[in-house]
Amino acid sequence: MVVWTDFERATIQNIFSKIDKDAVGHQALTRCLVVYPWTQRYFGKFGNLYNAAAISGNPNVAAHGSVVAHGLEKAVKNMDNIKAIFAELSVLHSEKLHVDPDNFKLLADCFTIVIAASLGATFTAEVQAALQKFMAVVVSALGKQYH
Ligand code: HEG
Repeated sequence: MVVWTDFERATIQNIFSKIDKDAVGHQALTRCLVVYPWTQRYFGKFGNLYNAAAISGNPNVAAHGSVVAHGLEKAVKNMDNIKAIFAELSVLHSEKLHVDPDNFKLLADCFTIVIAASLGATFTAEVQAALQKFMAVVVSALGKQYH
């Protein structure tokens, strides 16, 4: 089980209470699809992902970014139980969507970057450490049902 300090817990709760989850999810997924173009292969039914402008303007990307961000919020509300909370989602990504689990880390890094940009000077090294620990736990939980 992951041990969280009071600072880490408070920081994660605080970040997710402050950010605009729909906007952050949209921007993070956009970045992931632009920076790591192979991730586009899972979103064939989303329509036009031709370039950065098309990806960012695609309403399916916005909607799915928001779904992912709200998925992360579930982990924020259950920080002591992330593995169990994401067990079903891990099975879905593995067995149905066939998403290469390396991609979880890439999208998680995009979330970190977008949140950093949105928090500005308050995104200190300690805040970054807490957020990256949280994202690493999420990535590990999502990869747990792969075999
Ligand atoms: Mg995934 C569906 C969360 C990474 C591709 N993803 C979903 C859903 C959630 C979710 C909550 C909806 C599940 C449902 O309908 O029951 N995804 C989620 C998180 C993360 C993640 C929290 C990691 C931070 N997903 C991820 C990555 C890819 C991917 C890296 C591919 C590169 N997800 C994917 C696809 C779907 C979902 C293709 C189905 C989309 C659809 O059919 O609309």
